[in-house]
Amino acid sequence: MSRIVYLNDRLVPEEQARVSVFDHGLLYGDGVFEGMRAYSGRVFRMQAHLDRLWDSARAIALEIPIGKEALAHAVDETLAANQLPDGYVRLVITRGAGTLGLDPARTKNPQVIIIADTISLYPRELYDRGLRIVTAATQRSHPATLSPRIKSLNYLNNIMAKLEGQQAGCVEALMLNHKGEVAECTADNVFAVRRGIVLTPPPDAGILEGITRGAVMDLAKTAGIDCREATLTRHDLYTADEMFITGTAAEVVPVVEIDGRKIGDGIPGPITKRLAADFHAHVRGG
Ligand code: PXG
Repeated sequence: MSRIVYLNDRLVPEEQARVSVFDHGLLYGDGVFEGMRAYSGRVFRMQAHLDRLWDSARAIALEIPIGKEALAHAVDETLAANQLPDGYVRLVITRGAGTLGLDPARTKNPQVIIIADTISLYPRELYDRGLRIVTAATQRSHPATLSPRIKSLNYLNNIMAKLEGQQAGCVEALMLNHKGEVAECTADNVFAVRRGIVLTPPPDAGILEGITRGAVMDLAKTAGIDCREATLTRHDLYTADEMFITGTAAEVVPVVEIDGRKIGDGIPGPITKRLAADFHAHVRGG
């Protein structure tokens, strides 16, 4: 089905949504993005996504050529034009077309792209049965190289890990940081549950601070479940009672096996199920 895409200041049919081959977003991965979801016509935590987009842009010294309010309005318009009350929105800001050579100063016209579509990451049964994952040998990029806190157009670090997961017959892979600690999955944050306490790595573990992660931490608090940031090792996951991952596209997904070790009883645990249910109620209920 042909989509209507927002490109710069207007909505156009996808066939007309064209970006230059000289755009540094394409040539060098020079740009930033966000992935968000709409439920019943409303984008979940849009402000948090926009704030993170602006932080990512600031970190790479890219000025977004539209205001936050105008962009929020354009997102709503794009969803409406595609008649997608429940959908996925990809916001992309590229550095713009330039000359060959890295120099961002020789680019102009950063491109503002909004795509509204549907997304489904994993088959439905994996949400009921839980994922099997492996640890990738590819580590999450060192914060002193490209900070994982920047949602940049250069996702090769994560894609390398995703390939390793697929080579092992899994749909996801765990990434460790440069210290060998648990960081995150390729596009999802990681949680472990041990003795009733929910644990997730802190931002300085070299992760993208997920919006879904934040929502799940809030929901745990509301439910009276102890939830903390903690440095985790693979050992902590191997010996956890439950594990799950969170992300805009994935939502909340149980993990039941890692590196050939069953987690807990090898089935989605009660706290995972509770938080997944609370998350679904939360996003659909407002
Ligand atoms: N870590 C990484 C590296 C991510 O890219 C998350 C964690 C989860 O963050 P949120 O804010 O979504 O809870 C992400 C999110 C896509 C796509 O189209 C990628 C993400 C989200 C939505 C869509 O590939 N990554």
